[in-house]
Parts: sequence; structure tokens; C-alpha cells
Amino acid sequence: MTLKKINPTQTESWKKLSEHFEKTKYLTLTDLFRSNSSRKTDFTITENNLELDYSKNKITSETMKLLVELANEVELKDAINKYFSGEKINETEGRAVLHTALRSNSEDEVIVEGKDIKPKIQTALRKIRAFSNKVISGKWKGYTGKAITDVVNIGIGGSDLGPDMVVEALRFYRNKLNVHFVSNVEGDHVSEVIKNLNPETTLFVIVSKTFTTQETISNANTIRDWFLRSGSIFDVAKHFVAVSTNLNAVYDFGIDKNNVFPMWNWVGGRFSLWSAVGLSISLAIGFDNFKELLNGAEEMDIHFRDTDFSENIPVVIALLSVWYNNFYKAETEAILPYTQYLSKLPDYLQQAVMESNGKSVDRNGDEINYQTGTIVWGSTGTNMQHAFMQLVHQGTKLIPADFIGYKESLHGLTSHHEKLMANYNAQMEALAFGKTAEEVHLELKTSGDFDKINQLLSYKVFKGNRPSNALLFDKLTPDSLGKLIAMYEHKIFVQGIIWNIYSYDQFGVELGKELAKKILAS
Ligand code: G6Q
Repeated sequence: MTLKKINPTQTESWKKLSEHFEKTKYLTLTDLFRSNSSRKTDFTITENNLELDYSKNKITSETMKLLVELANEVELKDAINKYFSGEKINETEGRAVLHTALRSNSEDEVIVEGKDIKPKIQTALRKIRAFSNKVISGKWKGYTGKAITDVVNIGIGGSDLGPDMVVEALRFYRNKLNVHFVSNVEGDHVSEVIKNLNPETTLFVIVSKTFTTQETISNANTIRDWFLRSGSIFDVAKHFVAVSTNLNAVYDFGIDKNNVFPMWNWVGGRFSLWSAVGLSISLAIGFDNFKELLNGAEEMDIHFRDTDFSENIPVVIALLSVWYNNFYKAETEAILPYTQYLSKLPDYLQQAVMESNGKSVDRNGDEINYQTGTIVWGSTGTNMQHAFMQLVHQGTKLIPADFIGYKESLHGLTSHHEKLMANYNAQMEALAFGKTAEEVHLELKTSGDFDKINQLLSYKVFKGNRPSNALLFDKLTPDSLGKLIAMYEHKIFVQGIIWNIYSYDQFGVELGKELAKKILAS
């Protein structure tokens, strides 16, 4: 059972959307709000402590109806069933895509290659819990009998970005362990990470599904050499653990077989933070918090799997993004979290989104003649307001933006939080409604700058009509972070289905790696 192979541009709904676009493209958000006093409520979905307000998008209820028709026409429901039930929807690699099974608490079986994978997942979680507890409590001793103070995750791409982003995002929940990440093959990165570490009290977690990745193995070897300047080869097992599928390579490295955590080929690297790849997360915040992260993601999974498309948060944000990408020809999307804790979210999403949907051959093997994967980028508010937001407000490009906010701050500095959220709301309002020539005129007049009106008026006008989604959570917790990440994972899936591409391979990253090997050998 494979995914349907439907060219979205050949569907009835696409044709209707094209006509609808021509009719509605000059509507402004100001007009749309004026003509419907309940617009905010009409275009808000509330689900499990998350409110998505998508009223400030260039849409009408007809737009949403047609976009949902498109989702139906490309048989999204069928694809979702295949995704969750473990069909090999990663057809180009012959694999299932089951990061959802990693966080499932249901008793239902998920069968891969004739076997239920749930018991394996439970065993791995128990192992992560036992190991995390031992290290955090200080029962796990280094080679001189001291407790571990520092953990270094050695990995790259999917084996680095997710754990690094989450450990940073959940810094508030962290215990006393210092957790570091080394990824780049550039030697200064590893040198900086180890320069102040004590080999007696540091634990290295080598995360590599293949255990052949040039960057990771180079860094692991360099670190082992550094370690062996103090410890002996017999001490390696107390300081190095691995997350991998390549057991022989792991044993050859000197890692004890009890200290190897599994990875599976039905979980893609960029979707693997929910597995033992997230070991550094569990070490940093404790297993119970790690499990809360998984539970939050599962709540989003259930919402996504079971909710009608028109009320389905990941489906709605995916459809809006298709609307801008394919009809408005927007090329990029901004991710703007209003919390410093999420400073690494844009980087993480760049891999998840762009490695998944940056494809130009469809599921029939044909070259695509429409736009697929969007470019995502972003940074935290309010810092970015003093940086790139000028272009988003007054530049020539249309940049749909996700504003991610929290009703409560974690440390409780309410006056800071009020200012932060005033900015969060003000930015979206300014983008949507702008400032008219009349308003600028009046402003210059009342401020006494009468003589500058002619000179400055046009520069000070904000055209507005720039779209945004407001994603508002109660609080940044492991649970709400799990929901946020899972929401974006499902957005990626929905868009891949609509664009008729394979989202779960990444052949595009191979050629550069091969050539680097050749150049190195020559
Ligand atoms: C992610 C990609 C890629 C991968 C890294 C690390 O989906 O597959 O980013 O995670 O190349 O691979 P290893 O875990 O095998 O070292």
C-alpha cells in the first residue's frame, strides 16, 4: 500500500483555488476584519492549551473551504492513516515513518516487518530512564570514582539539532548536569567544547545512527584521544555511551554493549529526538520531563489524526502555507518565538522543513513544475524587531510569519512579560493593518513636523496586509514544547502529501559528502 500519487495542480480544487485567488488577491486584512466582526473567533482553534489565531491571514471562509477540499482531493486522510499505521510511506528508502509510535501511550500494536515495535520502544524508554537516573543521582561513577558533572552529545544533523534545541528550550527544567553539544567537523568546535572539561567527570554520548558519519566519528575519535591522555582504554566504557544501529562499529570504539541505546530505521534522523537520540535531553531535564515532552507530542498526534481538517491545527497551518507558497508565490516563512528559550527553534525547523520538502521530483518520478518546500528562517522576539523586521514590515517580499507566544513567563517577571506580549501583539497588528497615509499625515502634523510631511510621508506609510499566525500556549513546559514540535512535524507531512513528494528521504545531501571524500582522498 503506497501513497497516492496525485498532482495537486491537476485537481478540481486547485483550479477553483486559482480562480478564487484572482478574485480575492486585492482584499485587505483591514477590509476583511471590518466586514466580519467575529473574524477572530471564526479563525481561531483552541486545543489542549494551545490557541491558533489565524485570522490575520489573507483568506476568507471560502479560501479555507477550498483548501480543505484540496486536502481531501489529494487523499490526505488516507495518507495520515498510512503514516500512523506504519506503511512504508518513505518509499524511496523502503521505510515506515514512525516517530509517532515513539510517543504513543496506547496499547495498540504498530507492526513493522511483521513485528510489533511497541515493546522495543518501551524497553528503550526504560533503559533511558534507568541510565538517566543513575547519572543524575551520581550513582554512575567515572573512572576515578567521581560523579558525572558534564555530558557531551557528539552528533550532527538529526543527531544534534533536535536534542540541542530541546535542551536549550527546557533550560528552566534542567538539573545540575552541564550538557554540551559538538557537531561540526571544524576542529575549533570540539576544541572549545572540551577545553574546560574534566575527563574524570564527563560523559560522552555518541549519537550516530550509522556510526560512519565523518563529522561525528572524527569528533568522537579526537575526544577519545583527549580522554586517553588521562584515562586508560579500560576506562572508555565508563565515559562513552552510544546511540546507534551499527553495533559492531560501536563495540570497536570501546563502548560496553550495555551502554548502547537503539535507533531504528523507521525513524528518520530529523524526527528522532523522541527516541534514545534524546538521551541528552533526558539527562539534562530528567526522564519524567522527557516523558512529558513525549506526552505533549502524543496529544498533538491524536489531535492531528482524529480532528476534521477545518479544525485541525497542523492541517490548517500547512494549508495556509501552501496558499502563500503556491498562489501568492511567497518564498519564505518566518518563525518568530517570543521567548529566548526557543532561540534554536528556527535552526531545528530549517532541517526538518527544508530537508524534508526541498524536493523537485514528484511521487511519479516526474520533474515538478510548481513550487514545493518553503525556506524557513527566524529568530526570537523582541530581538529580531531591532534587526530584520524592517524588511518584513516594509520590504518588497511577502513573508508569512508564525508568532509563538506564552501567556505566562517561567521566572515570573510579570512586568517584562507584559512588555514582551505587548510587542508580540503589536507586531502582528502592524503587519496586518499597517499605517495609512492619513494616519502618518496626522501624526506629523500633531508632532509639529508640518514641513516634513511632503518629504517623509511615503516612507512612514505601512501598507500592512502582511499575514501572520498567532500560536499562543499557556506556558513553556516539556508538554507544550512536545506539542509545538509535533505540530510542525505534521505540517511538514501534510505539505509533502499535497505537493506529491517524498518528504522522508534526503538524497540531496549525499553528493557533497561523496565529493568531499574524493577530495580528501586525492
Ligand atoms: C536527518 C538526516 C541527517 C542525519 C545526519 C547524522 O534526517 O538523515 O541529518 O541525521 O547525517 O547521521 P547519523 O546519525 O547516521 O550520524
